[in-house]
Amino acid sequence: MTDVSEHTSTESDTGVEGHGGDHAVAMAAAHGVETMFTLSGAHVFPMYDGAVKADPPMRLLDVRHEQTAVFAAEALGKLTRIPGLAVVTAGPGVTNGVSPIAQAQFAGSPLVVIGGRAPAARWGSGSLQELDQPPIIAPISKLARTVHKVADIAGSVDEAFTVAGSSHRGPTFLDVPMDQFFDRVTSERPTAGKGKRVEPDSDAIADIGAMLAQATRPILILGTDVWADGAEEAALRFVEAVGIPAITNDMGRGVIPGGHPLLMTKARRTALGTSDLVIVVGTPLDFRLGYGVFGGKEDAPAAKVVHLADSEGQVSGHADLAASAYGDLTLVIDGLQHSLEQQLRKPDWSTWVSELQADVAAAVERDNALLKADTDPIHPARIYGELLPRLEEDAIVIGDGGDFVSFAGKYVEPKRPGGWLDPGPYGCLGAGLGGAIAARIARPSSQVVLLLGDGAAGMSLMDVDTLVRHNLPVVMVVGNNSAWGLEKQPMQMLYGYDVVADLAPQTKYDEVVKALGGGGETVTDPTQIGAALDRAFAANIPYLVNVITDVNAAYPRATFGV
Ligand SMILES: Cc1ncc(C[n+]2csc(CCOP(=O)(O)OP(=O)(O)O)c2C)c(N)n1
Ligand SMILES: [Mg+2]
Repeated sequence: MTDVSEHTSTESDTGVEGHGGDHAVAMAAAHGVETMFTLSGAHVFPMYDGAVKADPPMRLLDVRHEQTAVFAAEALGKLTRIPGLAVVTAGPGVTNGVSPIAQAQFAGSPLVVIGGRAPAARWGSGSLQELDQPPIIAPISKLARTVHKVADIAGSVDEAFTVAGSSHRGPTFLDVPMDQFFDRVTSERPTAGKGKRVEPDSDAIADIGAMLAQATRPILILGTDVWADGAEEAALRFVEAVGIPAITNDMGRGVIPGGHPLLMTKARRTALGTSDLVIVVGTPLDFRLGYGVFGGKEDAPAAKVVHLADSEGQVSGHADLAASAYGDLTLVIDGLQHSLEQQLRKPDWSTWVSELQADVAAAVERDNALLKADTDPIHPARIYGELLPRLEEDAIVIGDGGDFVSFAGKYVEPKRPGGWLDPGPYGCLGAGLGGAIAARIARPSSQVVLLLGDGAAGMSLMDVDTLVRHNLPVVMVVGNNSAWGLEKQPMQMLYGYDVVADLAPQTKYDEVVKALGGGGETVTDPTQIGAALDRAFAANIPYLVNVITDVNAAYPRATFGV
């Protein structure tokens, strides 16, 4: 049996001596990882021993369900743009991580998951949790494989991080047979790999610049990969230099700060419905963007669509594109600005911009009425009416729920990029607590606000225990309509009745948080929401404000995503 009481890693000309966990932790640290999210299992003990004995030690953040570990790692990857690391035990630990891995794949989130695996020497004999995991993970990841020899761990972990962090980003998965993980070897530890910057095709960009110069009603859509690829400054520079109106989604939110005169998210219907050229950057043309069909409203012709992506594989295959380009998004956006500035025709979009600004102003007026709603039961919008003025510029707002979070998407316009987390196109409920844990770690002194539907809350609330144990203060707000609201309303609409959509009335989720060592309160009067939020921010502990809301105040939805 290996003596685990002493750390005996030594360096020699041929590499560093250590067990599999030592090598894996060292390579993760070389890629910038400071925290390992995990839930204990003997198959991965070497990872813990490697973390404890590393210099400096790697922080171990242990949670109550593997989904939270992987969601937290995904969220940390999204916020810091360094792949997050989750370590899960063999078999059920890995399978509990499947939904978050799929979510990371859909959202292009940089994430590395290391799984335990039954020992190689006994493979086929039926040892505990003996499951061949890579075939399960392969369809939902960029790379999924078994590291069969301890000597290959350092190189494989380096590759897993490099691949996860290179565009188009996404999850990677390695599992290591237990006997190899515990084994020791003198192994080279490569210098951390870096993704390559792909140069876009300059002719394609020049053509798009010429097309843009001819447009009279152009709109720019900025999505997650603008932030993930580090192109947020280029994007804001471009928008301001050429005066093009813009809409943001997902992690693109905040790239054009809330309240900016060229941010037209609130005029989205008019903008996308009557534009003649829609340039979509760093987000897929999926259900959230009407599958890439724009224009055609108010007798407008269909808009031309240009797709700019971080990598070739991300360029839409289904949409009817007028043009496309891919590569490092800073180079793409800077190139487009340069190309536009070279054009003889200097476009004047001021009338279009004024039209959209008037639309935004009208939307703000309409919003204000609902944000102040004083109905009984509480309209969910009123919660945002109270929350928005209390949010600081660097706040991180996380959404986990149905309608309640759709309202957040409508009202919360972050002032900075990296201030908004939602599940993205996979739409997996239960990501919230992991997101909150990650946000608090990524920004120790920012406000962290987790918005939870009451249904979603039930999927991860036990991980408030993790917030408490690790001293991670977070303000949680539950929009408690005592229902799976986003499902209840469509079922009513389709069938005229609903089943399996109701939850127990007015459950005291705040008492759950108190029982776990945090604080909280229930609010039923709209005039009391503000004071409750103030207490939540001041408490500096995990604190849940449970707001009882009107189940009939459904989000006005134009699409159900199919
Ligand atoms: C893991 C998972 N299961 C089920 C769904 C389907 N679903 C989408 S929204 C929703 C209702 C969410 O209810 P709640 O969190 O209470 O928010 P509300 O719509 O009531 O505001 C459900 C069940 C999902 N997206 N993810
Ligand atoms: Mg609900």
